[in-house]
Amino acid sequence: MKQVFDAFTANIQVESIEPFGGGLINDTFRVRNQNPEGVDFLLQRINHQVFKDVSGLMHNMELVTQFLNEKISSSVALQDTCQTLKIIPTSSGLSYFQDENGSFWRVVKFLKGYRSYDYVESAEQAYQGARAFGQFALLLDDFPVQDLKETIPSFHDIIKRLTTFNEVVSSNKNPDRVSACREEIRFVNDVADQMSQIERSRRSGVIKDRVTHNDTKFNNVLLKEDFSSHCVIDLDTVMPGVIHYDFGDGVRTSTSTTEEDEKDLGLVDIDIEKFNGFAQGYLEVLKPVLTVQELESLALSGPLLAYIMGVRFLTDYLAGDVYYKIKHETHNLDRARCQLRLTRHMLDRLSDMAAIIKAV
Ligand code: ADP
Ligand code: GN1
Ligand code: MG
Repeated sequence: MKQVFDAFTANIQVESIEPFGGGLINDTFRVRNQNPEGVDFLLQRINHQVFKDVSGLMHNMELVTQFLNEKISSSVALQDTCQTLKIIPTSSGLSYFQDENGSFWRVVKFLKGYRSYDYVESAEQAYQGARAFGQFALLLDDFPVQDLKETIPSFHDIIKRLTTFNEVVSSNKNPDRVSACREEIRFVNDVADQMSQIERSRRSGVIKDRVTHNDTKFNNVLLKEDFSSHCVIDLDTVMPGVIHYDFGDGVRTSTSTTEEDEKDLGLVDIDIEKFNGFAQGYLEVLKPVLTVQELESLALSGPLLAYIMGVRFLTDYLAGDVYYKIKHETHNLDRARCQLRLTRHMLDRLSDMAAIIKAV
């Protein structure tokens, strides 16, 4: 790993390289500097099975960080409150490195004094993280979206995800798993039409594409302890999409009463106070640029993203755990059940969420 890190122009004496974070796709390591006052780095192996077009992915990340950096450095107010990722190039000037085993790596500067939250404890935390995601979208509002590559085609297209899901169910590759999931499969089908509404509006052009992050899991925002500054991270999936994807994944992960893989489904619910915090934070920043059509269907995006994840986790369980990292045999099933239960509870509170959005 040290050899890989040496391909980049970080120029520090390395103290240690240790695994970091709990992502389900890439492998992340923190590179500590021997000088405790010096800069640390984050070394990441990009999952090439999932991201087939690493050069396209890094192209997107370079363009977006450059664009954000120019905006931030030209405004004193932004410099004090907001950061973007700093990509460290290799000695040949590239933004990523391919090792002799074919693995792809990149390095970014580690932001000290910031932290992420795997679980949101208060409406205030939800509010602050949401402001950061809202500002990310606002700063990218005039980014030329056509310059971005679609690195994972149809990533949040639930209509396509459902087609894949139904193929996996009917192929019956793991019959024991399919029979154990009859109830979940029925729920997926019961709400499929309602959950396809946003994608239909995207396809018909009623809702337009913007630059979206597409993985606004709450732990993909770094906040300073006193919330005075923030940085949106994990830019692998930045590509064209509808704003519902980002608002929805933020809602899914910041307003749930449990972690993503809770086994005790009785504990899974939406915390409407946290939803209020998230919606306030996001919309205070972004509402001025959103269209009526975007706002009208925004409440549906929390349940939609919980549903998309539920369908994806269940698909992976039925396909034999080929996509996500798992820690035990039923991990994808636990995740799927939790996300589908969350979908159900969120749908029950749809009108409350719509009223909160309207009132911001
Ligand atoms: P993953 O794909 O594994 O989710 P991330 O890029 O989100 O990878 O990084 C994993 C974790 O590492 C994040 O949740 C965050 O806590 C931390 N992290 C990521 N980037 C930085 C950074 N530039 N500075 C400090 N911490 C970071
Ligand atoms: C994956 O890598 P990570 O953990 O940030 C996934 C997201 C899911 C998330 C669920 C490229 O994100 O879409 O929402 O797991 N990323 C990819 O925890 O599939
Ligand atoms: Mg992450």
